[in-house]
Amino acid sequence: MVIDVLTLFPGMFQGVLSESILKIAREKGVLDVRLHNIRDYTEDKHRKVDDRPYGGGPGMVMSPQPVVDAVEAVRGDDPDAKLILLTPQGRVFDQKLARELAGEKRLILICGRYEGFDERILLLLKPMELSVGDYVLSGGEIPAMVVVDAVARLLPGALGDPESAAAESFQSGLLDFPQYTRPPEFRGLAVPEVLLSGNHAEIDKWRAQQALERTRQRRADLLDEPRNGGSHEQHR
Ligand code: 4FV
Repeated sequence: MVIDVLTLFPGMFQGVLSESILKIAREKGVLDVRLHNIRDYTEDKHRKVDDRPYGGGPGMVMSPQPVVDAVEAVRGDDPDAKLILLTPQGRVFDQKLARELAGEKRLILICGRYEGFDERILLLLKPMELSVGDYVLSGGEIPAMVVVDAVARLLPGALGDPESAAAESFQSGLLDFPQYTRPPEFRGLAVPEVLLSGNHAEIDKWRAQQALERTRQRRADLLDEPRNGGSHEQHR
């Protein structure tokens, strides 16, 4: 998969892209992330990329010309490129959407700054609008990193053992079951006997029961979510 990121702060991505799973996925050629500075596309003689909002009000707004020209230059005429604009006004990101995006050949992520984008950017480019949650950040860069990380780990070959991606939270639409590792006792707290039993049928049953109980207690809303091919209705 190719992911192009359009941002005013390409330097913010260095750390995230050069560690752990994203580093390995890029070295393996499973993922190719390309950073583009929107300011390189401005026609303004002072290299401005923002301006004051028409109608008054606080802050500045991303100007249309640098963003639209940057997207058109980076995308070229590639019909496979899925355009995504990070904004609090977008569809809220979740594992289901991460799975959908992992099926794309190429993503182009547009990161905003200031108060947001001139509306004509959306009218002209018609991107998918994606939000990572109902809170206001200082830029779209961290949301873009969230998307890159969540999607990359679903790419075939990205994770050491593909099992782990399949067994993760929300894959089943439920929260994860409790995890334990050595030592068998820590500060007087013991690992549940069933996990030391080697009886995998019992272990799977215990884990399913734990995941369901935890979901009921903490995220009953997830039980209403229509699951791929069925709801958790019988679990309510
Ligand atoms: C955001 C979010 C977010 C809003 C104005 C950047 C900021 C500034 N993006 N999910 N939540 N963006 O807060 O995606 O442009």
